[in-house]
Amino acid sequence: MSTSSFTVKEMEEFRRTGHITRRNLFDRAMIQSVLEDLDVWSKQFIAELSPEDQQWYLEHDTPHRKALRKLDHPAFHRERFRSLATHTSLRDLIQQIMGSPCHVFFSQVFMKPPEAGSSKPVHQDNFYFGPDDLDATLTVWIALDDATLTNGCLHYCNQHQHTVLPHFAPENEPYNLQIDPTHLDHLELTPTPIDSGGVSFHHGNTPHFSNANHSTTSRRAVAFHYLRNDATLTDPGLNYDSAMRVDFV
Ligand SMILES: O=C(O)CCC(=O)C(=O)O
Repeated sequence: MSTSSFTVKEMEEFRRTGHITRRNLFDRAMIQSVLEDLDVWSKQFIAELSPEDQQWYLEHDTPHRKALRKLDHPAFHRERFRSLATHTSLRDLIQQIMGSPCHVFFSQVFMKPPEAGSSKPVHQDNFYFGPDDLDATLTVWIALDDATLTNGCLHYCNQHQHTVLPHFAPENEPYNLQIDPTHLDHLELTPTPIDSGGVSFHHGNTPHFSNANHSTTSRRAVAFHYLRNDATLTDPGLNYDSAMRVDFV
C-alpha cells in the first residue's frame, strides 16, 4: 500500500486539471478478493435479471450471450467493495481533497466485457448528480483490471471546468447522458492508462469518457461517488436512492 496523502504538487495538479491518479494504491490480494466476489455477484445478478432491466444492465450488441455492462451500488450491497470504499488510505486522500467529511451516495462497477464493452461518451458526473454545490462531489475510480488504450481506459480533460455543460441521452441509451457535441470542440481529452489497483480521483465537473473494449480481456473498474455530508443532490439527471448511502465508520 502506498502513502495515503497527496503532496502539495499533487493537490495543485488536482485543482488545475480536475483529476489525479494514484498508482498501486491497492495490492493484488485486495483486488483479487474483490474480483472473486464480483464473479459470484455477476452470475447471480444475470440469473435473476428481469426482462425490463436487461436493456439497462446488458451490453446491446451481444445477441447470443448476456454480457453484463454494469452493476449498481457495490459499496452498499457487497462487503468486499464496501471495505475498498471505506478503506483508511482512501478516506485520508478523499478528506484531503474535499476538506470535510463525505459519504458514498452511489457506486457502480463498469464491466466492459471483452470485445463487447461499449464506450462511455464524454460527460461530467455533476450533470448526473446535480449537487447544490459543484465542489461537493468526487469520483474515485479504481482499476480492477489493467485499463489500457485498447480495452477502454479513461480519457480526461486536463483543465478544471467551473460549469456543467448541457447534456443529452440517446433514446435507446437513457443511461448514457453525454455532453452536447456542439460543446466538445474546445475540450481536449487525453488517455490515462492505469494498472489494476491504481486509482484515479476526479472532480464532478471533469469531462471524461472511455472507448469500447476492443481487446480479448475484461476491463473492469469500480467507481465510488462521494458527496460532502453537508451537501445535497438537488437537481440529479438520474435517480439516486439515499437509502443506499454508505458512511465511513
Ligand atoms: O469506467 C468507465 O468506463 C466510465 C467511468 C465513469 O464514467 C465514471 O466513473 O464516472
